[in-house]
Amino acid sequence: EYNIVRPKGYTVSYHANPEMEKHHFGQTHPMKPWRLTLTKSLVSSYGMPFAMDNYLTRAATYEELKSFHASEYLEYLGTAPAEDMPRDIDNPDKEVKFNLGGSDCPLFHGLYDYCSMSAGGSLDAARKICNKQSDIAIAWGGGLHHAKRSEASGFCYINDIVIAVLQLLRCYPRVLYIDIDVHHGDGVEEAFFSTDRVMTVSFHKYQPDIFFPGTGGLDDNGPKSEHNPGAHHAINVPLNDGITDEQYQYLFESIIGKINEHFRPSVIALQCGADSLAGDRLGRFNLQVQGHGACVEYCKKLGIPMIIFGGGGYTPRNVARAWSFETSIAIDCHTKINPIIPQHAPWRDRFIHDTLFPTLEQILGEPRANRNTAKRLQEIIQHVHDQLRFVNH
Ligand code: ZLM
Ligand code: CA
Ligand code: ZN
Repeated sequence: EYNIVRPKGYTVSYHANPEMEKHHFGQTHPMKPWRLTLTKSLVSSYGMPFAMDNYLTRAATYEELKSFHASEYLEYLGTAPAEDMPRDIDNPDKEVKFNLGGSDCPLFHGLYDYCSMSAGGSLDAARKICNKQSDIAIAWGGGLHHAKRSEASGFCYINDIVIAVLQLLRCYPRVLYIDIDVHHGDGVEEAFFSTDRVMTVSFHKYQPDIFFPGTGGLDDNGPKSEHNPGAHHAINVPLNDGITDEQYQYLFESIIGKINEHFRPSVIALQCGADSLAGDRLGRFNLQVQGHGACVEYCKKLGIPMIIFGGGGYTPRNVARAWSFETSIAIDCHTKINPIIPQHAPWRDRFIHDTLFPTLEQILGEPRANRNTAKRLQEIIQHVHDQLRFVNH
């Protein structure tokens, strides 16, 4: 019906496990693993699986998780009993270990399985890239960029991205990590602070004290000690509320284009958090599915192997739209995709509007005020160019 065929000359793999999607963080918690089910069903109703290699994700092993995480932390993550009420509401005085059990990172039933499946998908994707069995590997269940070596943070328990990048570093000299989630990719940045083999770039809303996690200012480019090869290899693009597709695309292409010239990555790891879309429950930007997807298309056109991760995204219908459109970009059928959501798509009524590309007015009613000036965007680009003078590979 939609004439979806395998792309010529390259292979795309899709890594998912419906078991992961059945977990619940709690009744009103913003993170809803069910958005992955909605995404998969939309991808399938367009016929996209015919154009990809589809893999059922396994759970990462304890040893694999240990490539980044501390065993004391993993041990506790695997044995802490589930709690039905977030601890800080239920019992504010009870001790919180490793930041587990607060309202951001609740201890829910099956937590360890959920985390190890998320990491398993991202690690499978990295292995497919390493083996040259995929040119683009998609793991929408990953992208949990805030998790630290021995601490949960911001809905993230296991940093599947760090684990996948460590795998890529076994086969490739340089990894470029790009993060378009509305939040700062602090966990990934910190993990690679002291190496010049990984450059991290995060675009995010930045307003310390008000917006999580409060790090990622323009001048934060990695510890500038004299003997740190990782200095200048963390790039941050702090933004204000309401940024539009046009501005974001301009920034993204100027910055990633320059980084590609200077750093010359051998592989790209792209975190596609969909909370940077307009109408997100937690986000503050005015991005549309088209602008978000344009970042994926630009990276794809660089012709470098790439892993695509999910991440944030708290309005499930918009997450499913963006990640489906981005899957279509990966397999190169985005220009011929029917913008009307297929009649047979499950949960079709959940999308409210029957198009993949709702207008800002449809999404928001009144668009959010744009607090990003042209002058500020130029300052950001100039600062990034100045940083890159220190980077030459
Ligand atoms: N309170 N329930 C993005 C991670 C963002 C820290 C302020 C918790 C929430 C949020 C949780 C049901 C990624 C903070 C917030 C209220 C301390 C954050 C549970 C609503 C709810 O209704 C909620 C009882 C909850 C959490 C809102 N938390 C909004 N923003 C951030 C973390 C993760 O997208 O980047 C990648 C997946 N946390 O602002 C507080 C400081 C906890
Ligand atoms: Ca980001
Ligand atoms: Zn986020």
